[in-house]
Amino acid sequence: MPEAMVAARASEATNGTAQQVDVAVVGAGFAGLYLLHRLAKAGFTTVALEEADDVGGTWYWNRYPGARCDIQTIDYSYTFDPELERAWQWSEKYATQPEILRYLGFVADRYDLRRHIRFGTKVSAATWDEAAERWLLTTDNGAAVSCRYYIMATGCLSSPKPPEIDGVKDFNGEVYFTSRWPHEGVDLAGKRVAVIGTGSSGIQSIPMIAEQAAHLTVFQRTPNFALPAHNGPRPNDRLSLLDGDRAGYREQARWSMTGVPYPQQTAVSWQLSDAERRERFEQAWAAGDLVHVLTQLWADQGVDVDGNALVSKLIHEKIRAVVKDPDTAEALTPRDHPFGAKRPCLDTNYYATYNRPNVTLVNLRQEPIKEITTSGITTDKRSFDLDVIVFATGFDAMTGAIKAVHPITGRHGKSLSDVWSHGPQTYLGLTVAEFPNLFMITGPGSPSVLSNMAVSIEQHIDWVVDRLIALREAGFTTIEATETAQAGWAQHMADCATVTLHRLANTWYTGANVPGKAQGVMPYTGGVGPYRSICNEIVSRGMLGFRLTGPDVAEQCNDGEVVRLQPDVRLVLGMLADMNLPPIESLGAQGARDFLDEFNKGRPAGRPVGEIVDGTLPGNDGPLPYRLYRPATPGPHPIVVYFHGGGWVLGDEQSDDPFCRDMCRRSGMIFVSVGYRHAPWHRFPTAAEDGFAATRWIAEHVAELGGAPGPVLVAGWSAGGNIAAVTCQLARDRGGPEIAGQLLLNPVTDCAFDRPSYADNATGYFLTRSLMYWFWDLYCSPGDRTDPRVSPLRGKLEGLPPAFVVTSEFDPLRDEGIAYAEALAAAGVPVEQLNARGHFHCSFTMVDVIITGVSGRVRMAEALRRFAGLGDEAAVPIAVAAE
Ligand code: N01
Repeated sequence: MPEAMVAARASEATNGTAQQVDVAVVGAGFAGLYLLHRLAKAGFTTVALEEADDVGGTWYWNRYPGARCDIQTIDYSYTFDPELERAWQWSEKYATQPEILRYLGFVADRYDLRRHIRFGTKVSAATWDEAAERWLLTTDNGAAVSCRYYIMATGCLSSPKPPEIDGVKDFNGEVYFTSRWPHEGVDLAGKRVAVIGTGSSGIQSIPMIAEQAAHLTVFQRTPNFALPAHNGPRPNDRLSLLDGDRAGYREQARWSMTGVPYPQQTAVSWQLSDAERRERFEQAWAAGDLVHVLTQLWADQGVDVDGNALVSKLIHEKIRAVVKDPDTAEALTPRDHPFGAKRPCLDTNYYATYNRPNVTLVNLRQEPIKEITTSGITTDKRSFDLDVIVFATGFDAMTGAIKAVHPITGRHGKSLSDVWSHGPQTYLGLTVAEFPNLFMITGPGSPSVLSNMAVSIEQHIDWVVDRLIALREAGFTTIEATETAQAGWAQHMADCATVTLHRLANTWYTGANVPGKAQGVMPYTGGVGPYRSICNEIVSRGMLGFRLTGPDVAEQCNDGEVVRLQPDVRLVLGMLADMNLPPIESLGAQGARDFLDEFNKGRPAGRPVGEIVDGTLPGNDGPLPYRLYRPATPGPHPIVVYFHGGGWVLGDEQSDDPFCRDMCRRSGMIFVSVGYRHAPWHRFPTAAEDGFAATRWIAEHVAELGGAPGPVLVAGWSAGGNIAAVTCQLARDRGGPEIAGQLLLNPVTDCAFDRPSYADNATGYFLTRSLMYWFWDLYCSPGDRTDPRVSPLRGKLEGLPPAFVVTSEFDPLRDEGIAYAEALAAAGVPVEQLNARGHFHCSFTMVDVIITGVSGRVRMAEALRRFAGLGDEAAVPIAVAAE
């Protein structure tokens, strides 16, 4: 009975002497084989325990018709040995399951790995022996294993999910699982066959089964995106890149986001015309490469619902173009999840298969399966007589195979299944606190299934085995993640997941496919290259987050969280560091202005707004330029007077262009960015007085500017936040204008430099302490600095307009912003505060690159709308082009 294949087998107690090794490995697939090779080379005694009777892992079990890899085979290969790469030539762009299995057998033989493997042996339980500092693994076949280190190389998709449909046992015909396909093959000729499930396994097998069966009925619950593989010989373009510089090609893959060497796409969807987008899409479609389509169209396709909807729409068109029956085409069109949020598939003739007369699609959303009967499948509406049912219903992914060894008992008798009852908790997806000396290869919390597995497996194994060697050399015998590090990793995982769209789909990535399973995005979504750099950083910071002990050495525990920045902030700061820019303050004031102008030219334009008008307004000593951003929605709109950042020295009315556009769109308000005069040419109090004069003029000319009648609002970032805050005080003291609210983003509020944030964030977060000193020196003499027109914290705060104050954790200005918000509140001013965790001074104005800034800007826009009496819901739902 097929269920036997998916149910855990009873384990037999093992008597006798345990086999003693340094390292026990579970699994002999891609990961297990490379582990054995590295461990043996490093001089560790080792054994691998493998349930199957041969090597291959997932490629041993998944023998269904049409099974192939869907990452190009030249990328889906080991890269650790250039000799191996020369010795093995793939025959196709996407190799078949038998060829991949032969490759893994070839690797096992070439490196003489079979001698380390006990086949037909399932690990039934694992227990940490506190006194001996060793793991004891019991098995269902032969001696138990006692080991210092225990490594799970069990794969992410190896524990099949039960069918969850009543009546399977009653069916009189044949039942197969794609994930446990008989080795001898199945003759489907002339038979009435059902396939349940349209994930990758279903989509690969359905066209092949349709060719053999008398009739095929496909039972689809959720349509999936499938792209044509265009399989054939290995493509020359990729091959010549590889052959031209093999080492460079492999290295690029290791540092890429997906483990396949494609560059980071920088153009965002709204910078491209419809024709340009279509051209990119058609090229990608013709390339027949999943990673290409997932990463190379436009930069926002995987992180922004609008950028993503454009891709979905183009794929929908393709489905309609192939599938002749419109109802069937519609049923096959995925509409419930963003493209890529659920694992898309690579197909050969999948959609065209539904044009065959012997194929029927049953849409289970319209007629759910009631039961499986002796003769077939019954839905809410009809019955299907069948000879064969094929379940392509997927896996208990990521955690299933690990928890299948049960119990895994760590310190204090705790079982891993209990510890993970609310979802997997890991450090790096590699280790678990309180489970010393246990490692998982591509475990939950690592890039794993969101990456080219071959690259991720090699990275994990190299990291683990290098650590084991280092531990041995230093005399340590245990290694264990700390709770702090593990909690920090969970936070970082959650931060990464908010950037991508994976959270918007019910998939096996989130555990949603298994009834009752705890849900959450399980793979690390931050990318292969960033993950690698984090692993390396942990080593360079003295095994941060690990406790190491040994009999003859002092315990070492360098506790902490490896990533406290938001993931995109970390990437941006890393890129800025790599650029090795000179300190801005070393360039001189004019040099710094010129530098910033050049820098801004390289940034993509912000999103379109209804209208942009450049003009001038009369200031105190002559005209001041301004730039007005008008929403595309029908007006009139309230006006926000905006002051740009730049330490009173840098920038102009256009330099915060992406931020102004974004806020204009989100708030549904006019933004007027004012070009106040700059230091050192115009020192204190020019900027403050210009800001006030501009606000008064704008308030007096609201109608002329097309604004809604009523008071204006003010907003500003950094020194601009300072000017906005000062303007509110001056307006109160000088008889107007009336200001409805103030948005202060990372504002300068005080001349004191002794708050902790100045020391904590003195260097490394772009706005440095020395840069702030320089700004202050250029703008304001020490004797003037306590004047409320530059240190508004020292002014009278009663009677000011309501405020929304944003501060960022990694910003020297953080504490003075918090102090200002607290002082406003104490003075009776309605004030809301956003202390942005993991952000730096530029997080919210780098609209195009810091995606995690979106939620903060949403809150800023809501606050502005509340101040203006517009209600706090987002103003403009960003339009998705209708089909
Ligand atoms: O499994 P899946 P898979 N009643 O979970 C449906 C990798 N892989 O084996 O979406 C009715 O994706 C389920 O419906 P829904 C690859 O990473 C790679 O196909 O839950 N239907 C879904 O349609 C892939 O993503 C290759 O509503 C039920 C399907 O069954 C992963 O493995 C090849 C059901 C399961 O799809 C898993 O793929 C194959 C029920 N009770 C796999 N339960 C390569 O090409 C489930 N379904 C390398």
